[in-house]
Amino acid sequence: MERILVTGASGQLGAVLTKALQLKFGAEHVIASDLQFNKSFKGVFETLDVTNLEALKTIVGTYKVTRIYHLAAILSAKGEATPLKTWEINMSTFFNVLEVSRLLGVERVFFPSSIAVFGPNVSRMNTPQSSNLSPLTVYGVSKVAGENWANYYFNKYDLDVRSIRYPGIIGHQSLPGGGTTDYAVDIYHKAVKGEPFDCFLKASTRLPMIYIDDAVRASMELMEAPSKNLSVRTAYNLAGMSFSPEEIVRSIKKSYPNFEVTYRPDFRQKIADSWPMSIDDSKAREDWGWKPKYDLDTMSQVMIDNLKRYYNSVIA
Ligand code: VAH
Repeated sequence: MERILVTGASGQLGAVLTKALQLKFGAEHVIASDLQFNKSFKGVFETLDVTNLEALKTIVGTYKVTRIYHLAAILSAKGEATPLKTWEINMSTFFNVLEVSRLLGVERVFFPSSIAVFGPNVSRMNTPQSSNLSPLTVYGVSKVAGENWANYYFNKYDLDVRSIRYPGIIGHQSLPGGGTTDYAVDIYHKAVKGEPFDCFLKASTRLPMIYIDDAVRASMELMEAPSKNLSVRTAYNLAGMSFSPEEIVRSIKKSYPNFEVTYRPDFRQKIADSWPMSIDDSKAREDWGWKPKYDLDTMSQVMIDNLKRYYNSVIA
């Protein structure tokens, strides 16, 4: 039976992925971990700073972990405030996961990469799987390095590391967490609360995005795929949908016709302008049958329904 460790389990993706893993494998087979204990969490939880090699080794050994989803990292926008600290944290944690997995016989490791690995020197439309990677953020640099270390450990030690270049992930379960794409999370909260929204990107800034349930399903489908089918050991391009702030506003206005939005681009505009506008994910479709289920309007409906339920319960 699998025993699965999730690092960064209290984060935007970690919290939803942990629940999906508990449903599939049984709560007793999933060990959630993060820097702080999450009081609302139900299941097995360990406080863990993944920069601490011994602490990670103890948890992996004690629970006889067979798979690790390593989600702990500092995201693009937040990371630019302290570049060297972001590099240190994003890399040291991944090195610890790779080394402990190699030494203790962890069977499969999931590493989240990002479309942030791309820079302004590649075609921004339908950006190919094999592109020159020259990111403008330290987060992107750490993901390019991580992809290559994943590929190195696969080829040198036969460690089965798998990775996806996530687009911007949109979910209703958490507040924005320092990502350049997180305007698309915050905007739904403001609309449902009846507040105006001040967007830090230009109205026309198109970016690849994905609804969190699709992102979680993609991660789990990749981790279940037969190793022999996987031709990419750096990270797979993955697409859900692409939209701009003005397009998401149009979708939200179907439910909130009077929703007011202003556009005041800040430093995150330069980051967004360096990223693709759409992604070619044909390799993921060929190798492990990837297919998104959510488009913009379907996602808006789910986001609004869930946030209305949340804010009504908070107000009640
Ligand atoms: C970020 N949400 O904005 C993350 C993601 C593609 C963007 O990596 O940093």
